[in-house]
Amino acid sequence: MTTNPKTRSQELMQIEDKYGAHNYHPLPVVLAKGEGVNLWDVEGKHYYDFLSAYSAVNQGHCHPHILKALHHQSSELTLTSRAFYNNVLGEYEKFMAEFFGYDKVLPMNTGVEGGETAVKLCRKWGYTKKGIPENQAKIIFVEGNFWGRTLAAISSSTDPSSYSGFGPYMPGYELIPYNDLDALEAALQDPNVAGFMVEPIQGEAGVVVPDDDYLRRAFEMCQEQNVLFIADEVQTGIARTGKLICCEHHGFKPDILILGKALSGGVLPVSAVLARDEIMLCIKPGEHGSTFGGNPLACKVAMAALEVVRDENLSERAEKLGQIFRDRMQKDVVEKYDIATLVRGKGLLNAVVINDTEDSETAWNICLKLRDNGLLAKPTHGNIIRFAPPLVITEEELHKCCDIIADTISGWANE
Ligand code: IF1
Repeated sequence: MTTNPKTRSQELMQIEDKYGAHNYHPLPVVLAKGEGVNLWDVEGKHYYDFLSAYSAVNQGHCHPHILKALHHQSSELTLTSRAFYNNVLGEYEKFMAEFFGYDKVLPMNTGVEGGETAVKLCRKWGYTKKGIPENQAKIIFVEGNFWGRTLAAISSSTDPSSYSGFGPYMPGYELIPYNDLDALEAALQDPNVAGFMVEPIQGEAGVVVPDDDYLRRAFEMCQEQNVLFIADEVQTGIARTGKLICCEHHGFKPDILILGKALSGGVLPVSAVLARDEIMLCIKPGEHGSTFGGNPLACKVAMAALEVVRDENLSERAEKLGQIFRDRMQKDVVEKYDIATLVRGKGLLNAVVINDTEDSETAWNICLKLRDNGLLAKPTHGNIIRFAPPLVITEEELHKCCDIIADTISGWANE
Protein backbone atom coordinates (compact mmCIF):
# COMPACT_ATOMS: atom_id res chain seq x y z
CA MET A 1 0.00 0.00 0.00
CA THR A 2 1.65 3.27 -1.01
CA THR A 3 1.87 5.86 1.77
CA ASN A 4 0.58 8.59 -0.49
CA PRO A 5 -1.88 6.90 -2.88
CA LYS A 6 -1.49 8.50 -6.28
CA THR A 7 -3.72 8.21 -9.29
CA ARG A 8 -2.31 6.30 -12.23
CA SER A 9 -2.05 9.65 -14.05
CA GLN A 10 0.12 11.06 -11.26
CA GLU A 11 2.26 7.93 -11.28
CA LEU A 12 2.80 8.18 -15.04
CA MET A 13 3.61 11.90 -14.91
CA GLN A 14 6.20 11.23 -12.22
CA ILE A 15 7.78 8.43 -14.26
CA GLU A 16 8.05 10.78 -17.25
CA ASP A 17 9.56 13.44 -15.02
CA LYS A 18 12.19 11.04 -13.75
CA TYR A 19 13.16 9.29 -16.97
CA GLY A 20 12.20 11.70 -19.75
CA ALA A 21 13.94 14.83 -21.01
CA HIS A 22 12.19 17.94 -19.79
CA ASN A 23 11.72 19.43 -23.24
CA TYR A 24 7.99 19.96 -22.86
CA HIS A 25 5.57 21.35 -20.29
CA PRO A 26 2.40 19.37 -21.05
CA LEU A 27 -1.01 20.17 -19.64
CA PRO A 28 -1.40 17.73 -16.72
CA VAL A 29 -3.66 15.09 -18.30
CA VAL A 30 -2.58 11.55 -19.21
CA LEU A 31 -4.37 10.24 -22.26
CA ALA A 32 -4.87 6.56 -22.99
CA LYS A 33 -7.51 6.27 -25.73
CA GLY A 34 -8.64 8.27 -28.73
CA GLU A 35 -11.51 7.88 -31.17
CA GLY A 36 -12.68 10.64 -33.53
CA VAL A 37 -12.94 13.89 -31.55
CA ASN A 38 -12.88 11.93 -28.27
CA LEU A 39 -10.05 11.30 -25.85
CA TRP A 40 -10.04 9.44 -22.55
CA ASP A 41 -7.43 9.69 -19.80
CA VAL A 42 -6.06 6.77 -17.82
CA GLU A 43 -8.83 7.18 -15.25
CA GLY A 44 -11.41 6.94 -18.02
CA LYS A 45 -12.43 10.62 -17.97
CA HIS A 46 -13.68 11.83 -21.36
CA TYR A 47 -12.46 14.93 -23.20
CA TYR A 48 -13.18 16.61 -26.50
CA ASP A 49 -9.89 17.14 -28.35
CA PHE A 50 -9.54 20.80 -29.41
CA LEU A 51 -5.87 20.63 -30.31
CA SER A 52 -5.83 17.65 -32.73
CA ALA A 53 -2.12 17.17 -31.95
CA TYR A 54 -1.47 20.60 -33.51
CA SER A 55 -3.61 19.75 -36.56
CA ALA A 56 -2.11 16.32 -37.18
CA VAL A 57 -5.36 14.50 -36.36
CA ASN A 58 -7.70 16.30 -38.78
CA GLN A 59 -9.36 12.96 -39.65
CA GLY A 60 -10.07 12.18 -35.99
CA HIS A 61 -8.19 9.80 -33.69
CA CYS A 62 -7.74 6.21 -34.91
CA HIS A 63 -9.82 6.64 -38.07
CA PRO A 64 -10.88 3.09 -39.14
CA HIS A 65 -10.09 3.64 -42.81
CA ILE A 66 -6.53 4.73 -41.99
CA LEU A 67 -6.01 1.98 -39.42
CA LYS A 68 -7.20 -0.61 -41.95
CA ALA A 69 -4.48 0.55 -44.35
CA LEU A 70 -1.92 0.56 -41.52
CA HIS A 71 -2.83 -2.95 -40.35
CA HIS A 72 -2.82 -4.42 -43.84
CA GLN A 73 0.47 -2.92 -45.03
CA SER A 74 2.22 -3.53 -41.70
CA SER A 75 2.07 -7.27 -42.37
CA GLU A 76 3.11 -6.94 -46.03
CA LEU A 77 6.17 -4.66 -46.15
CA THR A 78 6.98 -1.66 -43.94
CA LEU A 79 10.36 -0.40 -45.16
CA THR A 80 12.72 -1.11 -48.06
CA SER A 81 14.72 2.16 -47.92
CA ARG A 82 15.19 3.95 -51.25
CA ALA A 83 18.11 1.67 -52.11
CA PHE A 84 15.49 -0.42 -53.91
CA TYR A 85 12.12 0.14 -55.53
CA ASN A 86 8.92 -1.17 -53.97
CA ASN A 87 5.36 -1.70 -55.21
CA VAL A 88 3.82 1.17 -53.22
CA LEU A 89 5.95 4.32 -53.63
CA GLY A 90 5.14 4.94 -57.31
CA GLU A 91 1.42 4.51 -56.66
CA TYR A 92 1.69 7.02 -53.77
CA GLU A 93 3.70 9.56 -55.76
CA LYS A 94 1.14 9.46 -58.59
CA PHE A 95 -1.71 9.76 -56.09
CA MET A 96 -0.08 12.76 -54.40
CA ALA A 97 0.88 14.54 -57.64
CA GLU A 98 -2.70 14.25 -58.93
CA PHE A 99 -4.36 14.98 -55.56
CA PHE A 100 -2.49 18.29 -55.14
CA GLY A 101 -1.86 19.14 -58.80
CA TYR A 102 1.96 19.08 -59.00
CA ASP A 103 4.43 17.27 -61.27
CA LYS A 104 6.36 15.56 -58.49
CA VAL A 105 6.58 14.84 -54.76
CA LEU A 106 9.64 14.30 -52.54
CA PRO A 107 8.57 12.13 -49.58
CA MET A 108 9.98 12.79 -46.10
CA ASN A 109 8.84 12.08 -42.52
CA THR A 110 8.46 15.07 -40.21
CA GLY A 111 7.25 18.56 -41.04
CA VAL A 112 10.63 20.10 -40.33
CA GLU A 113 12.27 17.65 -42.74
CA GLY A 114 9.78 18.94 -45.27
CA GLY A 115 10.93 22.49 -44.52
CA GLU A 116 14.60 21.51 -44.75
CA THR A 117 13.90 19.80 -48.08
CA ALA A 118 12.14 22.91 -49.39
CA VAL A 119 15.05 25.16 -48.35
CA LYS A 120 17.60 22.85 -50.01
CA LEU A 121 15.47 22.52 -53.15
CA CYS A 122 15.02 26.29 -53.34
CA ARG A 123 18.73 26.96 -52.95
CA LYS A 124 19.58 24.32 -55.57
CA TRP A 125 17.07 25.92 -57.95
CA GLY A 126 18.59 29.33 -57.19
CA TYR A 127 22.05 28.16 -58.21
CA THR A 128 21.19 25.93 -61.17
CA LYS A 129 18.23 27.81 -62.68
CA LYS A 130 18.36 31.43 -61.47
CA GLY A 131 22.14 31.71 -61.68
CA ILE A 132 22.73 32.92 -58.14
CA PRO A 133 26.45 32.73 -57.31
CA GLU A 134 27.40 29.63 -55.29
CA ASN A 135 26.64 29.90 -51.54
CA GLN A 136 25.04 33.36 -52.02
CA ALA A 137 21.39 32.22 -52.14
CA LYS A 138 19.07 33.99 -49.71
CA ILE A 139 15.66 32.92 -48.46
CA ILE A 140 13.19 35.40 -46.98
CA PHE A 141 11.25 34.38 -43.85
CA VAL A 142 8.74 36.37 -41.82
CA GLU A 143 8.82 37.33 -38.16
CA GLY A 144 6.77 34.97 -36.01
CA ASN A 145 7.41 31.97 -38.24
CA PHE A 146 7.62 28.46 -36.89
CA TRP A 147 8.61 25.50 -39.01
CA GLY A 148 10.27 23.15 -36.56
CA ARG A 149 13.12 22.56 -34.17
CA THR A 150 16.20 21.80 -36.34
CA LEU A 151 19.07 24.27 -36.50
CA ALA A 152 18.00 25.42 -39.98
CA ALA A 153 14.46 25.99 -38.72
CA ILE A 154 15.33 27.87 -35.52
CA SER A 155 17.80 30.00 -37.47
CA SER A 156 14.80 31.80 -39.01
CA SER A 157 12.93 32.07 -35.70
CA THR A 158 12.17 35.34 -33.92
CA ASP A 159 11.06 33.50 -30.75
CA PRO A 160 13.91 33.30 -28.21
CA SER A 161 12.42 30.13 -26.70
CA SER A 162 13.02 28.50 -30.08
CA TYR A 163 16.50 29.81 -30.91
CA SER A 164 18.34 31.14 -27.86
CA GLY A 165 21.24 29.04 -26.71
CA PHE A 166 21.44 27.04 -29.91
CA GLY A 167 23.68 29.27 -32.06
CA PRO A 168 25.53 29.75 -34.33
CA TYR A 169 22.77 30.01 -36.89
CA MET A 170 22.24 29.19 -40.57
CA PRO A 171 23.42 32.04 -42.87
CA GLY A 172 21.52 33.26 -45.96
CA TYR A 173 18.25 34.13 -44.23
CA GLU A 174 16.44 37.47 -44.43
CA LEU A 175 13.68 38.29 -41.93
CA ILE A 176 10.83 40.70 -42.67
CA PRO A 177 7.57 41.48 -40.86
CA TYR A 178 4.58 39.20 -41.61
CA ASN A 179 1.68 40.67 -43.57
CA ASP A 180 3.84 43.54 -44.88
CA LEU A 181 4.00 43.76 -48.68
CA ASP A 182 6.27 46.82 -48.70
CA ALA A 183 8.86 44.96 -46.64
CA LEU A 184 8.62 41.99 -49.00
CA GLU A 185 8.94 44.22 -52.08
CA ALA A 186 12.11 45.77 -50.66
CA ALA A 187 13.62 42.39 -49.75
CA LEU A 188 12.84 41.01 -53.23
CA GLN A 189 15.10 43.64 -54.86
CA ASP A 190 18.14 41.53 -53.91
CA PRO A 191 18.97 39.41 -57.02
CA ASN A 192 20.36 36.67 -54.78
CA VAL A 193 16.98 35.93 -53.23
CA ALA A 194 15.90 32.40 -54.24
CA GLY A 195 12.77 31.96 -52.18
CA PHE A 196 10.15 33.35 -49.79
CA MET A 197 8.92 30.82 -47.20
CA VAL A 198 5.76 31.58 -45.27
CA GLU A 199 2.84 29.98 -43.40
CA PRO A 200 -0.50 31.10 -44.94
CA ILE A 201 -1.71 31.45 -41.33
CA GLN A 202 0.87 31.55 -38.55
CA GLY A 203 -0.05 28.74 -36.19
CA GLU A 204 2.42 28.96 -33.33
CA ALA A 205 2.42 32.75 -33.47
CA GLY A 206 -1.18 32.51 -32.35
CA VAL A 207 -3.30 31.74 -35.44
CA VAL A 208 -2.32 35.04 -37.05
CA VAL A 209 -4.38 35.55 -40.23
CA PRO A 210 -2.87 38.02 -42.72
CA ASP A 211 -4.85 40.58 -44.76
CA ASP A 212 -7.00 38.96 -47.46
CA ASP A 213 -4.78 40.13 -50.34
CA TYR A 214 -1.41 39.50 -48.67
CA LEU A 215 -0.66 35.98 -49.84
CA ARG A 216 -1.86 36.48 -53.42
CA ARG A 217 0.07 39.73 -53.79
CA ALA A 218 3.15 38.18 -52.18
CA PHE A 219 2.94 35.30 -54.65
CA GLU A 220 2.64 37.70 -57.61
CA MET A 221 5.59 39.78 -56.36
CA CYS A 222 7.70 36.63 -56.11
CA GLN A 223 6.70 35.66 -59.64
CA GLU A 224 7.71 39.10 -60.91
CA GLN A 225 11.16 38.78 -59.28
CA ASN A 226 11.75 35.12 -60.25
CA VAL A 227 11.66 34.07 -56.58
CA LEU A 228 10.06 30.80 -55.43
CA PHE A 229 7.01 31.09 -53.18
CA ILE A 230 7.31 28.31 -50.57
CA ALA A 231 4.11 27.60 -48.61
CA ASP A 232 4.57 25.90 -45.27
CA GLU A 233 1.18 24.19 -45.04
CA VAL A 234 2.26 21.66 -42.44
CA GLN A 235 -0.36 23.03 -40.05
CA THR A 236 -2.78 24.85 -42.39
CA GLY A 237 -2.92 22.13 -45.05
CA ILE A 238 -5.05 19.00 -45.44
CA ALA A 239 -8.45 20.72 -45.16
CA ARG A 240 -7.79 22.42 -41.82
CA THR A 241 -8.67 25.98 -43.00
CA GLY A 242 -11.63 24.99 -45.18
CA LYS A 243 -9.74 24.22 -48.42
CA LEU A 244 -7.42 21.34 -49.29
CA ILE A 245 -4.53 23.77 -48.81
CA CYS A 246 -4.90 27.29 -47.40
CA CYS A 247 -3.38 28.94 -50.49
CA GLU A 248 -6.46 27.74 -52.39
CA HIS A 249 -8.49 30.45 -50.58
CA HIS A 250 -6.26 32.96 -52.38
CA GLY A 251 -6.39 31.48 -55.86
CA PHE A 252 -2.80 30.40 -56.43
CA LYS A 253 -0.59 27.32 -56.21
CA PRO A 254 2.71 27.82 -54.35
CA ASP A 255 5.89 26.95 -56.28
CA ILE A 256 6.89 24.64 -53.45
CA LEU A 257 4.27 23.12 -51.12
CA ILE A 258 5.25 21.59 -47.77
CA LEU A 259 2.82 19.15 -46.11
CA GLY A 260 3.02 17.12 -42.91
CA LYS A 261 1.01 16.34 -39.77
CA ALA A 262 -2.48 15.37 -41.03
CA LEU A 263 -0.98 13.95 -44.23
CA SER A 264 -1.01 10.72 -42.20
CA GLY A 265 -4.04 11.52 -40.03
CA GLY A 266 -1.75 11.49 -37.01
CA VAL A 267 -0.98 7.77 -37.35
CA LEU A 268 2.76 8.07 -38.10
CA PRO A 269 5.15 10.80 -39.33
CA VAL A 270 4.62 11.56 -43.01
CA SER A 271 5.64 14.76 -44.78
CA ALA A 272 6.00 15.74 -48.39
CA VAL A 273 7.34 18.49 -50.63
CA LEU A 274 5.60 19.07 -53.98
CA ALA A 275 6.84 21.10 -56.93
CA ARG A 276 6.86 21.24 -60.73
CA ASP A 277 9.60 19.41 -62.66
CA GLU A 278 11.67 22.55 -63.34
CA ILE A 279 12.22 22.91 -59.59
CA MET A 280 12.07 19.32 -58.33
CA LEU A 281 14.57 17.95 -60.85
CA CYS A 282 17.28 20.32 -59.56
CA ILE A 283 17.96 17.67 -56.89
CA LYS A 284 19.79 14.77 -58.51
CA PRO A 285 19.99 11.11 -57.38
CA GLY A 286 21.85 10.74 -54.10
CA GLU A 287 21.62 14.45 -53.18
CA HIS A 288 18.81 14.26 -50.63
CA GLY A 289 16.54 11.75 -48.87
CA SER A 290 16.04 9.80 -45.64
CA THR A 291 15.88 6.20 -44.46
CA PHE A 292 12.14 6.20 -43.86
CA GLY A 293 11.16 8.77 -46.48
CA GLY A 294 8.40 7.33 -48.66
CA ASN A 295 8.28 3.97 -46.89
CA PRO A 296 5.45 1.67 -48.04
CA LEU A 297 3.67 1.79 -44.68
CA ALA A 298 3.66 5.61 -44.63
CA CYS A 299 2.52 5.75 -48.26
CA LYS A 300 -0.48 3.50 -47.68
CA VAL A 301 -1.42 5.37 -44.50
CA ALA A 302 -1.15 8.74 -46.25
CA MET A 303 -3.29 7.64 -49.22
CA ALA A 304 -5.95 6.39 -46.81
CA ALA A 305 -5.74 9.65 -44.82
CA LEU A 306 -6.28 11.70 -47.98
CA GLU A 307 -9.15 9.43 -49.08
CA VAL A 308 -10.83 10.32 -45.77
CA VAL A 309 -10.31 14.04 -46.50
CA ARG A 310 -11.92 13.57 -49.93
CA ASP A 311 -14.70 11.10 -49.11
CA GLU A 312 -15.81 12.78 -45.85
CA ASN A 313 -15.65 16.30 -47.38
CA LEU A 314 -13.43 17.52 -44.56
CA SER A 315 -12.61 20.83 -46.29
CA GLU A 316 -16.28 21.76 -46.64
CA ARG A 317 -16.92 20.68 -43.04
CA ALA A 318 -14.05 22.79 -41.74
CA GLU A 319 -15.32 25.81 -43.69
CA LYS A 320 -18.89 25.50 -42.41
CA LEU A 321 -18.17 24.47 -38.83
CA GLY A 322 -15.38 27.01 -38.47
CA GLN A 323 -17.80 29.83 -39.24
CA ILE A 324 -20.24 28.46 -36.65
CA PHE A 325 -17.42 28.26 -34.09
CA ARG A 326 -16.27 31.85 -34.63
CA ASP A 327 -19.84 33.14 -34.52
CA ARG A 328 -20.47 31.32 -31.25
CA MET A 329 -17.21 32.55 -29.71
CA GLN A 330 -17.91 36.12 -30.84
CA LYS A 331 -21.44 36.10 -29.41
CA ASP A 332 -21.04 33.94 -26.27
CA VAL A 333 -17.50 34.83 -25.19
CA VAL A 334 -15.91 37.90 -26.76
CA GLU A 335 -18.98 40.15 -26.56
CA LYS A 336 -19.87 38.92 -23.08
CA TYR A 337 -16.60 38.83 -21.16
CA ASP A 338 -13.75 41.37 -21.07
CA ILE A 339 -11.28 38.53 -20.54
CA ALA A 340 -11.59 37.53 -24.21
CA THR A 341 -10.71 40.28 -26.66
CA LEU A 342 -11.16 38.56 -30.03
CA VAL A 343 -11.59 35.32 -31.94
CA ARG A 344 -9.74 34.77 -35.24
CA GLY A 345 -8.99 32.02 -37.70
CA LYS A 346 -10.04 30.24 -40.86
CA GLY A 347 -11.91 26.98 -41.14
CA LEU A 348 -11.34 24.97 -37.97
CA LEU A 349 -8.02 26.64 -37.14
CA ASN A 350 -9.05 29.30 -34.65
CA ALA A 351 -7.85 31.06 -31.53
CA VAL A 352 -9.32 33.24 -28.80
CA VAL A 353 -7.07 36.07 -27.63
CA ILE A 354 -7.13 36.66 -23.88
CA ASN A 355 -6.69 40.22 -22.62
CA ASP A 356 -3.50 39.55 -20.76
CA THR A 357 0.22 39.77 -21.47
CA GLU A 358 2.11 37.17 -23.50
CA ASP A 359 3.91 35.88 -20.44
CA SER A 360 0.82 35.58 -18.29
CA GLU A 361 -0.54 32.33 -16.87
CA THR A 362 -4.12 33.26 -17.70
CA ALA A 363 -4.51 31.24 -20.88
CA TRP A 364 -2.83 28.26 -19.22
CA ASN A 365 -5.14 28.46 -16.19
CA ILE A 366 -8.19 28.71 -18.43
CA CYS A 367 -6.98 25.60 -20.27
CA LEU A 368 -6.74 23.81 -16.92
CA LYS A 369 -10.38 24.72 -16.26
CA LEU A 370 -11.33 23.59 -19.77
CA ARG A 371 -9.64 20.28 -19.02
CA ASP A 372 -11.66 19.91 -15.81
CA ASN A 373 -14.77 20.62 -17.90
CA GLY A 374 -13.88 17.94 -20.46
CA LEU A 375 -12.26 19.89 -23.29
CA LEU A 376 -8.55 19.86 -24.16
CA ALA A 377 -6.88 22.92 -25.66
CA LYS A 378 -3.45 24.46 -25.18
CA PRO A 379 -2.33 28.08 -25.13
CA THR A 380 0.12 29.34 -27.68
CA HIS A 381 1.91 32.14 -25.86
CA GLY A 382 0.50 33.25 -22.51
CA ASN A 383 -2.57 34.98 -23.83
CA ILE A 384 -3.82 33.04 -26.84
CA ILE A 385 -5.79 29.80 -26.76
CA ARG A 386 -5.81 27.82 -29.99
CA PHE A 387 -8.98 25.81 -30.73
CA ALA A 388 -8.57 23.22 -33.46
CA PRO A 389 -10.76 20.11 -33.18
CA PRO A 390 -10.57 17.18 -35.59
CA LEU A 391 -12.50 18.08 -38.76
CA VAL A 392 -14.82 15.09 -38.24
CA ILE A 393 -16.52 16.87 -35.32
CA THR A 394 -20.31 17.02 -35.76
CA GLU A 395 -22.26 20.27 -35.58
CA GLU A 396 -23.93 19.00 -32.41
CA GLU A 397 -20.57 18.19 -30.77
CA LEU A 398 -19.25 21.60 -31.85
CA HIS A 399 -22.14 23.40 -30.14
CA LYS A 400 -21.64 21.28 -27.03
CA CYS A 401 -17.95 22.26 -26.98
CA CYS A 402 -18.79 25.92 -27.51
CA ASP A 403 -21.05 25.63 -24.47
CA ILE A 404 -18.16 24.16 -22.47
CA ILE A 405 -15.85 26.99 -23.56
CA ALA A 406 -18.45 29.68 -22.83
CA ASP A 407 -19.31 28.19 -19.43
CA THR A 408 -15.64 27.94 -18.53
CA ILE A 409 -14.88 31.53 -19.52
CA SER A 410 -18.04 32.65 -17.72
CA GLY A 411 -16.89 30.84 -14.59
CA TRP A 412 -13.47 32.43 -14.93
CA ALA A 413 -14.87 35.89 -15.52
CA ASN A 414 -17.13 35.65 -12.47
CA GLU A 415 -14.49 34.24 -10.10
C1 IF1 B 1 6.71 21.28 -31.15
C2 IF1 B 1 4.42 24.60 -32.31
C3 IF1 B 1 2.51 24.12 -33.73
C4 IF1 B 1 4.46 23.64 -37.82
C5 IF1 B 1 4.61 24.28 -39.08
C6 IF1 B 1 6.45 22.89 -39.60
C7 IF1 B 1 6.34 22.24 -38.39
C8 IF1 B 1 5.33 22.61 -37.46
C9 IF1 B 1 3.66 25.39 -39.50
C10 IF1 B 1 7.34 21.14 -38.05
C11 IF1 B 1 5.23 21.89 -36.18
C12 IF1 B 1 4.42 21.53 -34.02
C13 IF1 B 1 5.76 21.18 -33.43
C14 IF1 B 1 5.51 20.90 -31.99
C15 IF1 B 1 4.28 21.73 -31.60
C16 IF1 B 1 3.67 22.17 -32.88
C17 IF1 B 1 3.53 23.63 -33.02
F1 IF1 B 1 3.73 24.96 -31.25
F2 IF1 B 1 5.55 24.06 -32.02
F3 IF1 B 1 4.60 25.63 -33.14
F4 IF1 B 1 1.74 23.34 -34.35
F5 IF1 B 1 2.25 25.38 -33.81
N1 IF1 B 1 5.60 23.89 -39.93
N2 IF1 B 1 4.48 22.31 -35.23
O1 IF1 B 1 3.46 24.04 -36.97
O2 IF1 B 1 6.69 19.90 -38.09
O3 IF1 B 1 8.75 18.62 -37.51
O4 IF1 B 1 7.01 18.99 -35.78
O5 IF1 B 1 6.53 17.48 -37.72
O6 IF1 B 1 7.83 21.28 -31.68
O7 IF1 B 1 6.50 21.58 -29.96
P1 IF1 B 1 7.30 18.68 -37.23
